[in-house]
Amino acid sequence: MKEVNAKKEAIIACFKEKFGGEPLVIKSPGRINLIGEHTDYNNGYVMPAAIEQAAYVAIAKSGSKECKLEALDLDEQYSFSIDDALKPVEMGWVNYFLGVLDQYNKKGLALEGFNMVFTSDVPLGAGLSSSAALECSFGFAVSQLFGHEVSLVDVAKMGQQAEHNFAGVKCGIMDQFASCLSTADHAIMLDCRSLEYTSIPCDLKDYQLVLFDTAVKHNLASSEYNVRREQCESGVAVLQKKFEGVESLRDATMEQLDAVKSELDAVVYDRCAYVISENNRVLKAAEALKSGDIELLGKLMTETHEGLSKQYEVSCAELDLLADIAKANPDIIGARMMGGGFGGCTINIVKKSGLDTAVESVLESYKKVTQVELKHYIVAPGDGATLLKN
Ligand code: GAF
Repeated sequence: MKEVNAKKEAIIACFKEKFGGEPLVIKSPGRINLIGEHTDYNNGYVMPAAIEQAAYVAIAKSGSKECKLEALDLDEQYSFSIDDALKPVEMGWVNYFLGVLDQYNKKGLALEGFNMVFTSDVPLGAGLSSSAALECSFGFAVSQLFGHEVSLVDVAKMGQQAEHNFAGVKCGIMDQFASCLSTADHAIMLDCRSLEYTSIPCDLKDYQLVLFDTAVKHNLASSEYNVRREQCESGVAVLQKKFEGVESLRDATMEQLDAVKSELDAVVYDRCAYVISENNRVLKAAEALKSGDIELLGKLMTETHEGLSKQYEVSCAELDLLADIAKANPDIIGARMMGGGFGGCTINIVKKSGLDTAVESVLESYKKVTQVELKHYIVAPGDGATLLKN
């Protein structure tokens, strides 16, 4: 809470200095994902939770058509007129905001000029959805500033579309949904088709969530992400010819997939097999969390890593190394790469009683092989999008 207040005060001070006046302030967080990776765009299940690290937006009407965006952490600015036709620009971070405004325009919701400052403490490139945090904090802030009745689910959907159209990643809804709708100490069990969800108390008993951040981001990430999506769709097209009611991989069973194996490219088969198994794991993991069977949750997470690495092929040497190191540590009962892949973090369930030693030992083993000092974060589920000041 102290941290939130400090961020809030800093962003208000910056806003007053740059533009004057009283802004409204919103925060929307990054996320972790316990399980359910690459299932969201297959209409399946995911189990994410928000983290404490968040993006913060301070915003007020400018009184003219002029819009000014100020990146506090980068000391960069971008200006435009609210009447300008919006299209992606060179300056990376600007696109998340333009993409959201474009969604407001498409919905026919009236906008005026505004001044805005943002800051974020979501680590970049760590697979913690720093971009979803920006889109959602801004999407929510715009609805509040102009008095539009836009639900948080709609803000999440607008953020997802901004990512598709202005950042070029055909992502699912998980990151934006978690950023908008999480509650502290809970994980979200989300059905990505209906967007129905339940908040499950995330009581890990004697265990603690720890992220190890490889700090690498291989540039395959967004192109390969879109390729995975296409491979899943091509698998569905073959399944649909034989089985009624298969709209997405979420509807298919392993038996059905095996029945069309000879018609599928071997790679497409593996991709689909991973997604079908992962959806089943999420359903089991939700029951495990509800009943307090944290050991089972950990086991399922470790199986997920195996699938992501071998069948879905979105891991990388650094993440596989971390998963192997974790497997060999008796105090870590589950570990897997998290998010889109090709870099970023692993998420680990670590015994509280051996926490310090386990963390030390992972850092040391990783350094021995790579000569790289890992970053790590101790995380707990936090609240989603919040109005801090109006
Ligand atoms: C990224 C995407 F943005 C999510 O929608 C999801 O597909 C995830 O990768 C993989 O589970 O974070």
